[in-house]
Amino acid sequence: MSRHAKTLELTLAILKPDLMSNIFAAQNVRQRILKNGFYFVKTRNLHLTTSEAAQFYGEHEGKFFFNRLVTYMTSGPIRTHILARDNAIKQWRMLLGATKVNKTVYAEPDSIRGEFGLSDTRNCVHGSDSPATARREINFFFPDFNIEMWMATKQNFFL
Ligand code: RTP
Ligand code: MG
Repeated sequence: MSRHAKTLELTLAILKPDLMSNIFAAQNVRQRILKNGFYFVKTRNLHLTTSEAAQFYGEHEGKFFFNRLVTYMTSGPIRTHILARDNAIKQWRMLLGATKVNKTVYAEPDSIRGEFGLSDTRNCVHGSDSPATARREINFFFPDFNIEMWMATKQNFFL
């Protein structure tokens, strides 16, 4: 049995358009993902349409930053990953850092957002914030990915 069998968890990561336009930063983030013990389960490169971005960020509709968030997320290609690790949701959120990159109290300087984020909106990466959100977000970008099947057989991948 895999050493991860008890606690392996999935999360959805997004490398946002500003990060994808910076090859150095994108490579750096990839290395951080591997160095911190995550596995790449699935990867998809795409360019979101306005309606897709608005749907993905539907919980923020009506907020003052919603339009600029949608404009930002559709401004160039993004890369989405399903990542696996023990405690993946929390560990990835810790690695990416807090939302507000301009406030040191929130954006830890050595976090991904602290290092590469450009503003509170253009904060370069995304991570699911709960198991329910991870499920919804994985289904959004990877509709053919069967989470139950993967969880049931995951140890075969990590022997
Ligand atoms: P994410 O969902 O992208 O991982 O970020 P989060 O949970 O840390 O932040 P959330 O509150 O869910 O906001 C979603 C995204 O909206 C943009 N944002 N801009 N004050 C602002 O200008 C502002 N606040 C949020 C960011 O791109 C944030 O990641
Ligand atoms: Mg969020």
